[in-house]
Order: sequence, then structure tokens, then C-alpha cells
Amino acid sequence: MQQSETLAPSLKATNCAKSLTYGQRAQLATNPVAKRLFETMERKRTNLIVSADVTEKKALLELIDAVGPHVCAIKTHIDIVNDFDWDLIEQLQQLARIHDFIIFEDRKFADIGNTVQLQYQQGIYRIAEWADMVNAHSVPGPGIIEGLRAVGLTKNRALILLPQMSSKDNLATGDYTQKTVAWAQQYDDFVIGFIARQQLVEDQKFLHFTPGVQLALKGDALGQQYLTPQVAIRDGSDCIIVGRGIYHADNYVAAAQEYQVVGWESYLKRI
Ligand code: 5BU
Repeated sequence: MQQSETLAPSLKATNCAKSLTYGQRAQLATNPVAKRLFETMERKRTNLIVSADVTEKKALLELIDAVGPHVCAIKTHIDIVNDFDWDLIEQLQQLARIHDFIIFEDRKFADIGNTVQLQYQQGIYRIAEWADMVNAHSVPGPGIIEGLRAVGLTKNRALILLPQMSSKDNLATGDYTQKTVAWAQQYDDFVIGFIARQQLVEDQKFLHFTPGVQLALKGDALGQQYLTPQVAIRDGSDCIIVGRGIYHADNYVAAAQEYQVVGWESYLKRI
């Protein structure tokens, strides 16, 4: 894998070493969202997260309602929705209850601690009120984690860091990757895992989330790079994140079902 060459030796996963089931790992989790996510994966037999990158409220809710039975979580980019209103959030929460999934807002916070606290709680989206998990870049240093954590822990929320990214020539490599992982370990009551292309830590309470997953490996014109679900999970991913591979399919329910089955079978091979 391209990025493994740039990882510090201590982070190179020679072989994926994950023997425990998601259910067993729920027992290791110290953060309530991580625990719920592991339990949901085990109960629903799915490690699929659908990236619902749809820009109209009605179509977005229809997609989420249709794929909901097949996912452990739905990932949103709430700021791409043209006709956003608070009713969208209420309907999203209702679908999360009906279909039993976690809500992950892919906000990728990237500012100083004080500013991200405002972005997390205030403005139109009030993300902390409804998103079980959010993610953040580590480029500002640990203050970004502390800022989000001070808000998130009081609401039983969780944070995912980005020691790696999927896009071509991204700068999340080497020392940056290593420091990001170390901060996750330092704040492990709130940071539950990583956006990663392969396993970065052995401690199985951490989750590895992999975007840039597609069965067809089509790529795009803007630097996205894809792994198949089989390769991602073989190399230590716990949750595959699929966007266009599902919502651009002719039948997105059938596509979600297919990714669910492939993802689950790949996981069963690993444990
Ligand atoms: P795709 O349509 O499956 O390529 O969508 C991938 C989604 O995952 C999209 O919402 C991205 O913003 C998101 N993503 C990513 O592709 N790569 C990354 O490293 C991170 C997020 Br972090």
C-alpha cells in the first residue's frame, strides 16, 4: 500500500492482528459511542458506513431510509445540503432510531480549540446536538482535541482523528501520522479511532474507519483513491465507508446489501 512506506516503523502493520470479534471489542470500549458502534455492528452484522453525500433533503432522507437496515452508521456532510433545516436533523435522528445506526458528521474540524468549540455547538448546524461522532484534523495540535472533548464528553459523543487520508499525495504521513495516533491514545476517553488505510495500532478498542472504498475501483478525476472492501478489511479496517459506490448505483439498496455482505465476509475471514 502506498502510504505504508511513509509510516514510521512502529506503525507499519506487518500483518493485521485483530482476532477479537466486534462484540468482544465492545467490552474493551471505554467511550459509549464506540461501545454502541461495536454492538451495532455485531447485532446487525454489518461494518458498512454509507457516506450520504446528497445535496437535497428529500433525496438524502430517502437514501438514508433505504440503506439504513444495512449500515452500522451513516456519514453526513451536513453543509452540502441546499435546503437544510432543523426538520432534516429530526428526521435523521428518527431514522437512526428506526434503523439502529450511529450518526457520523464528517466535519473535519481543523482550527484552534476555542474556534472548534464554537463550530461544534453553534451556528446553523449545532452539530454537537445530534452527531454521535465527528472527526478532526490534528494539524492545529492537541488543543483541537481538548476543545472538542470538553463539549463532546458532556454529551456522550466521540471523535475520530485523521492520521491518514485516502486522497492522492495527501500530507498525512510519517511523523504526522505517528503524532496523531499518539494523541488519540492520550485522549482515549473521547477519541475512538482513526480514518486509516490500514491498521495503525494494536489496541483493539480503537476503530479504523476507511473511506475511499469501492468494489469497482473506478477512482475519480480529483485524486480520490480506492481500495476494495476485501483489501481494506484484510489490512485492518473495521468500518468501510462507501459513498458513490452506493448512491450512484442504479439500485442503491442492492448495492448497500452487496457491500454489507462483502464487508461482513471479509471480517469473518479475519477473526
Ligand atoms: P466516495 O464517493 O466513496 O469516494 O466518498 C468518500 C467520502 O469519504 C466523501 O464523503 C469524502 O469526503 C470522505 N473522505 C474521503 O474520501 N477520504 C478521506 O480521507 C476522508 C473522508 Br477523512
